[in-house]
Amino acid sequence: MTIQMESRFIYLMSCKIKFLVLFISLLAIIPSIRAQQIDLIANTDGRKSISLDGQWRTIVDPYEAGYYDYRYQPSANGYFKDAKPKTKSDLIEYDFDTSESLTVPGDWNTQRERLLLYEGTIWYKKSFDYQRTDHTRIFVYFGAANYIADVYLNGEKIGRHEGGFTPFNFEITKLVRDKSNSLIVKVDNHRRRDAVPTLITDWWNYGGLTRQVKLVETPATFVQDYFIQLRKGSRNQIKGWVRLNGGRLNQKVTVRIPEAGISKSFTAEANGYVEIGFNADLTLWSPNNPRLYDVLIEAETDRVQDKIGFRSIETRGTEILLNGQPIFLRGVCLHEEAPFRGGRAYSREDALTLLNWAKELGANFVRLAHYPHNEFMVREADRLGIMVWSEIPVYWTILWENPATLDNARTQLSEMITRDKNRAAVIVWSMANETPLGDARLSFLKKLIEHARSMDTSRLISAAMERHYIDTEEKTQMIDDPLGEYLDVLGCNEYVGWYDGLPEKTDRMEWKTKYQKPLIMSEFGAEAPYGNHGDSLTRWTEEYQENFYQHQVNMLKRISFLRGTSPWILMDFRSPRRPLPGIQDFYNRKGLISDRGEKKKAFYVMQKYYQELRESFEK
Ligand code: GCB
Repeated sequence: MTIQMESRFIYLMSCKIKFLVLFISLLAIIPSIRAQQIDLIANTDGRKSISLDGQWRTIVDPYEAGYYDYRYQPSANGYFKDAKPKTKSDLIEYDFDTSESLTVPGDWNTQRERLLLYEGTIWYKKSFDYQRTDHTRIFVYFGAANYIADVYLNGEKIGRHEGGFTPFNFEITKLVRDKSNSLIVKVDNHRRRDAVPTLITDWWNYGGLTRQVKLVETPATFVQDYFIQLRKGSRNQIKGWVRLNGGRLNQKVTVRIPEAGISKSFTAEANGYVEIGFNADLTLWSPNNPRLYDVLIEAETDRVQDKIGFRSIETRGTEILLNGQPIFLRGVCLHEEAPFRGGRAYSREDALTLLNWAKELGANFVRLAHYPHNEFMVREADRLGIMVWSEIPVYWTILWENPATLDNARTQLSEMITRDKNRAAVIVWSMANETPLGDARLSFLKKLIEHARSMDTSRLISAAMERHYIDTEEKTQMIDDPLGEYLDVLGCNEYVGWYDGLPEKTDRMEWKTKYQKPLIMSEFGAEAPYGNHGDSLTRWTEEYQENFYQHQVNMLKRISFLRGTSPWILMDFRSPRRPLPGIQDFYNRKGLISDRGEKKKAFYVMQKYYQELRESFEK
């Protein structure tokens, strides 16, 4: 070997070693990212909190000038520093305090006309004072931010969250000041191929701080989370756990349900976790009697109160049993879209309007499409006695082979279950909507199912799947998606009579499945703007939509294993995929009710069907 060759060899070896070291250290990082603890605080409404809702100063930043320098490197002096000129010669090119405001909660698209189609970054700033007392901890809690939120307090980064429809919180105990705290959030709603959801959806990509923001105060060691529900298959045994967070974890925890005469104590392990279990004689929650109990979770250092219902939900063959009784889910799909004013729904009033319309339809069930809705929806459903299907935005064409996409979906699933696992109303966790068959997709969804079951064994798992014809005359529909094997309840979306033929095509249709499981027809629908009239074969008319529903209902009645229906959709909603002028104008008009609250003719067809179903199931 010449000297030149030798030094070349040494150089190559040292490159290899460097690469190996890098690779090994990357491997070391990956598990810790995967194992990221979900430390959401449960039931923040049951705690002392200070709302940060209202006007926030905002800077629209399409080129992310507040984040990257001109070499496209993250800047150490980004907008999160909230800098002010100290002398008259200082150069600072932004100023939150003289910038325009946006209201939180609320999407940005419907607050300023020029933001309707905006997709990118907006910086939000809120100033607040906060007098911290000794032995308390303080967290900033976000109901949701679509889609990525980078959060800074007093110039320091406190965390990042990805996923547009689930809550997150960061502790700020050490950073908070008595006066003039500057809380800055960079919210970015760029769509990405590898994100969840991915690039295309049939709903508006509303950006911003779309749900409430608040400060949550807790004692030094506090009840961070708990799961208090009936054990699967039981109607009188409560099973669950409580988790404490803080420095004094090994302490006594008592669960009390005063109206049922229950007070049971347990001792938390050194890690703050304790399993609980006891017998309870309870009035069970049901749509006819949505009984909620006051439940107190008391540690030595903290106490939280919640309202919890108890019910059992299971399947037997093709039946769905609520508290042991066969039921039919008379449902309807909902987007989280605000009635009357448009944009994202975020308030208790929005939830009540939508859920009361569902009740008027005769529904005992809602499918909250296509992502977890705000907490008011599930809380009010709990109170009104409406069963809920809740899902994550694993929609259409997710990148099935990408591990980071799976991690992201899994985190969103965890956050959905973490927030809503104590709501009796929630009976179904759904994994995905209309996803295309394939091995990578099946393995992705099986992992999500496994994960959901590992967090909550008490609910039914479903997914909205597709169907196909097994005959050339297109008379027989088959549901045999291999995913069905792993679900408790089959979900199926079909648009026979709208995307597939005319309404009368349903008249000859038979449905089959290879699974001995209940089916929820999770979508069917047709479009008509309210007030557009014509004959029953003229597209886009209320009469066509009505005719579509009449034929659908006749077909649905013939499906022996059908145990639920959720037509698409309760109310018209905005969608960038629906441009037809004068008809759609960027709204999906499949609502049974318009976005102005007007009921279309089809509403009454479903209402009549649900009335009949109610009579036959409750006689
Ligand atoms: C579907 C999707 C839903 C759409 C709907 C439609 O199958 O699940 O998100 O909005 O069809 O109107 O085409």
